[in-house]
Amino acid sequence: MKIRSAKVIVTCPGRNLVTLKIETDEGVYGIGDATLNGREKAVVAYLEDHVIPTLIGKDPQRIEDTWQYLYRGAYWRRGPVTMTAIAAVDVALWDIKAKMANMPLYQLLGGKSREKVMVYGHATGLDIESCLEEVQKHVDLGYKAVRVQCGIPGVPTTYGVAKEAGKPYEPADSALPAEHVWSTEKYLNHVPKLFAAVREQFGDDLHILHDAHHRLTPIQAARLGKEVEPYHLFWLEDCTPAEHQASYETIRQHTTTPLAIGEVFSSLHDCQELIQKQLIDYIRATITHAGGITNVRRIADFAALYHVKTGFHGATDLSPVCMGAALHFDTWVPNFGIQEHMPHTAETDAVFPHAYEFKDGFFTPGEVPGHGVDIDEKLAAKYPYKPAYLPVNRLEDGTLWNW
Ligand code: CS2
Ligand code: MG
Repeated sequence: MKIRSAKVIVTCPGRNLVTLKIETDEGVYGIGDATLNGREKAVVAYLEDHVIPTLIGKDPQRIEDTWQYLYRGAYWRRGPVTMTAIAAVDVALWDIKAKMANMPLYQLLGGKSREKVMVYGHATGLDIESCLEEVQKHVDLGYKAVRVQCGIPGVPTTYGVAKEAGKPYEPADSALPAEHVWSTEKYLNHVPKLFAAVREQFGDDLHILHDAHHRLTPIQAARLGKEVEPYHLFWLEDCTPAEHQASYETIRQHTTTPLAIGEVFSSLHDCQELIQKQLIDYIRATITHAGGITNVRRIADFAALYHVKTGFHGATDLSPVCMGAALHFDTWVPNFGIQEHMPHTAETDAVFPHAYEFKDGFFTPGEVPGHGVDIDEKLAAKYPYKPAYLPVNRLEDGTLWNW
């Protein structure tokens, strides 16, 4: 069996999404997500100019060897562009292998560890009241876990808050990065009130998650974690950047609030110390940005040794192909924690027909062979690429800050 051809499909049904399609000489094809928010074209070029030519004629069944070829052979290892490109190839090959085996992908990984996958939704509001209304909507839909983000009085635009109720808060619709203004002080003085209000209205059983999006220093994160302990969050996410992984020791020694990080990680080396020293509780490195199923399986197995669970990133800037592959992985992985779920637009779901299903706060991956997601290339062609960037963030004094 050989790889006969491969191509990159860029489509923008509400936001830019990049898909790699690999076709074999036996007529079976597989697809992988290659979307990197705001850097989509970099991954397209990496795949088209530097990866696809090396794949033609290769045996698509040799998933591990291909992964090693693209990782070690690239010389320039790691990083989001490289690992997203490798991930797209890897997921497409796993899709092919599962189709050849006539099995849903989770069977190939080792079978079910659970009947269904708990997900968390996003409730956002310009103020606490409107955020509580969104929480209610998610509870009514059956979600057992909800991420809550709200506007901060005195801060003009706050990360992760939709401009319109119920709408996704991304993509940014600016052809160049918008500049946001941020005040950590105002945020730290306000956000504990949000969790108090959620607990007051919804009681203790609802899982509450929150994303600080790298905006705190370690000691500020320690303060926040300590202050919100009475509201027992499911997790506080990305509370500080982790290039210096030991930063999390400062946070860990002050608070029992569970910590999650990793959506920007592309390799085990980005989180080895965080996991080994048990400085975090959930690793969020996801299949599309951390080198695919082959690599994320290594990260998950390593994390399991240290009581760290998975909590895959699943925002709308990851395509349904990523969601499909993630749900099969989530169905198998023994140290599963939770899966993020931001519903894609109806246009996106039409471009990417899929077998996964939502019911009462949980997903099932579907039983069709492969990861269960396809791409309608004709429909995809109707949505041309549209430049869009993540914003950049400045403190009130103009200092360029973490976003
Ligand atoms: C967020 C993301 O979902 C999350 O946890 O951090 O929406 C993030 O802002 C985007 O995925 C960045 O591309
Ligand atoms: Mg996040």
